[in-house]
Amino acid sequence: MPKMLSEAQVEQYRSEGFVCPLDALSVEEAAEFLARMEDLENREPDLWVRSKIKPHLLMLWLNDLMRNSNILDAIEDVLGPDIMAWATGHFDKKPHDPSFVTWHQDGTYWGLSEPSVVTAWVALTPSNRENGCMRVIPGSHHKGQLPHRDTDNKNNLLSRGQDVEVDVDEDQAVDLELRPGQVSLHHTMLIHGSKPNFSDTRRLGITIRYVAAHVSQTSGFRDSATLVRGTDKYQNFIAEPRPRWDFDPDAVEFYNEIVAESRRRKDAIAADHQNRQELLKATTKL
Ligand SMILES: O=C(O)CCC(=O)C(=O)O
Repeated sequence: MPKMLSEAQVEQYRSEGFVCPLDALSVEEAAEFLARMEDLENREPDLWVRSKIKPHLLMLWLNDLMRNSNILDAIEDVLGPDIMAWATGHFDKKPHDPSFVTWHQDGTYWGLSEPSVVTAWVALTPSNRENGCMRVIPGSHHKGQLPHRDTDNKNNLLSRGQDVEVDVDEDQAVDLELRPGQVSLHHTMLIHGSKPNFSDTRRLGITIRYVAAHVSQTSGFRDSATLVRGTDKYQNFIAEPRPRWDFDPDAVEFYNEIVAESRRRKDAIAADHQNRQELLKATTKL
């Protein structure tokens, strides 16, 4: 029996690559996480510049959020009992923000051994069609890894502006609308993106990337993760310290090493990916 999802939602995740919406946090709990985040933003103006890749190593509120038992119950329903939190991030669009996200598959530059990788997208504000909610192409995860190209637009929220290099039929896109505290899950190979914020309200989503404990990093670079449920009998990742407080110096030291390694890894994987583009383009069509 699934713990959080219905049998139909487990089946939807398998067949369509996403589930939405899930009532993981109450509106009040979401507001509390948002307040903790905003308090830190007010004290640290460069907060998100300083903590781009694994901010849960630096911010206590985010480390707490990724251990939320309802979210983990939903993740367990699709990944099984042994779960590592591998990465976190924030996708923020202020009112009338032109920021957008190109159509992409998450796993493209991650170097992970297999697609037992799920993102929980946690809404800390309303996320809807008007303010640029996430959009997905149902079933596109069955296509496997598709070719991507890097693009250069300062309003693209993705670090490389990666854009899937196949025609995406926008008529198939599903809007993942959420109220604060609700969560969507999406598969690492699902094509997704989002439009700008055309509204007067902020749209803020926190991404938590979970992997099954048997997944490993294949790029040859060192990688880390936090065991958040079950046991880690594989030890494929360096165990991450839990910060005792925001910007705990021990966690910062660990963070700096892992982030440097992660940048080298992404660059190496991107270079390798470019080399394989023509071959992939010739053999795939959406
Ligand atoms: O929040 C968005 O608009 C996009 C999120 C995204 O691309 C992701 O979770 O990988």
